[in-house]
Amino acid sequence: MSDIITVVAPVNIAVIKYWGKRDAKLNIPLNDSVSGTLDAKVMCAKTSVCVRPDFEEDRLWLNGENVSIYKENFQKCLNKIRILAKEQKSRDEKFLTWKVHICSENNFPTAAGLASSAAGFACLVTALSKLYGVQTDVSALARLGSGSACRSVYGGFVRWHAGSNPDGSDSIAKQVVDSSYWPEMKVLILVVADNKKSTSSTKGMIITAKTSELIDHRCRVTVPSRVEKMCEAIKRKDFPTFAELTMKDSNEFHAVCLSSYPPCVYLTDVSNKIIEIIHRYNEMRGSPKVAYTFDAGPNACLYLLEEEVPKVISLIKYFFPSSSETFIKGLPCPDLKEE
Ligand code: 2P0
Repeated sequence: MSDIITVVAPVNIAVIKYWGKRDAKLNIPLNDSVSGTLDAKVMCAKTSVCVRPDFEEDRLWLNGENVSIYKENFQKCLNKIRILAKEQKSRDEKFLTWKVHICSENNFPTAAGLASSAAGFACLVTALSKLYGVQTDVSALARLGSGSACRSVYGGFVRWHAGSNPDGSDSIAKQVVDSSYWPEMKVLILVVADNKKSTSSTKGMIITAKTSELIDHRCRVTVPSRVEKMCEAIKRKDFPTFAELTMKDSNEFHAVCLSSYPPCVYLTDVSNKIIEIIHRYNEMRGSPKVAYTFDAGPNACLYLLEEEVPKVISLIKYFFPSSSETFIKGLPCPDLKEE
C-alpha cells in the first residue's frame, strides 16, 4: 500500500523585499513583504511525496540527486506536520510511523536568486499536509522551511504579514488580489547568471541584521509605509506608483546589503546596466512603464504591462544582442494546485 501526492508550486518575485529575521528558528521576518506569483507553467517546483510501510528511512531527492533530509529546514516542516497529524488524529498511528520519500524538481536554475526555495517549500508543505491530512495555515508551514515560501502558496499578489506573536502564529501570507485581478501585469526574468550565488539569503540576512546600520531605518520607517502604498497601488492597478515603489525598494534592499559588513554584493555590472537602461527608457516614455527588481542575485525581474512586453524585449535585445534565450516570461498565476 502507498499514498503519493504531487503538487506544483510557482515562484514568487517580491516587490517589497523580505530581508532580516526577528526569529531565525521560526523564520519570522523583521518586516512585511509583498510579491507577485508567477505562472507555474513558466517557473515552478514540482514535488511528489510518498509514504510506505517498507520504506526504511525518510529520504529526499532534489533535481534527481539524493540529498540529506536532515537539514534543519526540512526537518522543521516534516516534524511540524507529523506533530499536527498526531494532534489532529488525521491519520492512524501506523501511518505516522511509516517513512516518507520526497522528490522535488525545479524547471529553472536552483539557488541563482530565482526564489527556488520559495517554490520548493511551498510545494513540499502543501504535498505533506495533504498526505498527512492536516488542517492548518499552509503558508505558516511553508515559512518554517523558507521565509519567502509562505508567499508562494497563493496566486496573484500576496502580502506576508510579519506579525507580532512570539510563536509566529500571525506571521502568515494573505492574498492582496487574485491572479485574475490584473491580467495585463507581466514579468520578464532576465537571467544574467544561473550559477549559485555567493552569499545565501539566509546567511546574508544574518550578516545584515548583525552589522548594517541601515536595516533598522528600513524596517521601522521605509517599509511599513511602502507596503501600505504598494497594496493600494495594486488594488487601484496604478502601474506608475507600483513601478516606482518596486524600484525604490529593490534599490534600498541592495543598499542595505552593501551596508552589511562584510558587504553582501548581489548585483553585477550587467545588473547595473539593466537598471540604467530601464531608467532611461522610463524617462523617455514620460512615466514608469517598466519596473526592475533584483533578489539576492544578479538576475533582473521586470514587471511591466502586456502592451510593453514586445518593446522591452526589443530594447533588451538591442543592448544585449546574445540574450535571446535568457528571457523567461511570467504571468500572474492561480492558486497552488495538486496534480
Ligand atoms: C524576498 N528574498 O522577499 C527576498 C528578497 C531574497 C531577496 O526572501 O532564510 O530564501 O529561507 O527565510 O526566503 C530569500 O530569502 O530565506 C528572500 P530564508 P529566503 O523574496
